[in-house]
Amino acid sequence: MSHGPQIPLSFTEQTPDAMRQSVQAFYDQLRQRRSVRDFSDRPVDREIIDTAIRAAGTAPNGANHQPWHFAVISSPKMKHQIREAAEEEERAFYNERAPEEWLDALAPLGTNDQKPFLEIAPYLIAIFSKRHTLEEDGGKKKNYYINESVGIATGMLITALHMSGLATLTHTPSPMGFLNKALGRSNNERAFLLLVVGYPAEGATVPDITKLPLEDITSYH
Ligand code: IYR
Repeated sequence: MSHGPQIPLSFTEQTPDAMRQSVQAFYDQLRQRRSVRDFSDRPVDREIIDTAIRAAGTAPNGANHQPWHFAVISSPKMKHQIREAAEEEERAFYNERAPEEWLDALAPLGTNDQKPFLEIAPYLIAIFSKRHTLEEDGGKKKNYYINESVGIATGMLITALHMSGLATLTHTPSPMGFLNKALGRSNNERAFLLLVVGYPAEGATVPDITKLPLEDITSYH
């Protein structure tokens, strides 16, 4: 098979001790991440958001087509519009669409159709996945493993924002077609997730939930 030009891999090997320390320190940071629903309106430096998105853009992805777009929203007017549209979908979800079993599953989280954080938090990041990449010559390039790619990039974005000292909420009003309209994104793109970003409000609380232990999520072969 033919291939493009190759360059040397840049790889820094760590001693076994350093490896253990690195991964433990990373786990100790990540285990402190919580989905926050009570945000402060304190401003956040755009540079932090930009660098976190750069980090997300390094994600492994299908054929390196990078099938994602990150729409960063800080305009109060647009945040208001998005809140209104999201709450309309959420009202339909909580009052009509959601089956009882789903509502029971959400009860411990205490979520409802009120989404004030969509206006209070300084940034919303709407993550879009691209079915095709539109090329400059008007051509269409098919994308591959779109959900996997955008899911990985989103995880890396959440991780980068957490490591920068910010709180996030993965918000998934459904359907999210209103985001294409509000942000002028083509229907070649699908809204994947709406990430709410900022500092937590003072005295913010979170549900008392736990993560499964290693034994419950792992098998060794
Ligand atoms: N999108 C709704 C409902 C919701 C669904 C799941 I699954 C959650 O983990 C949390 C919420 C909302 O944002 O309220």
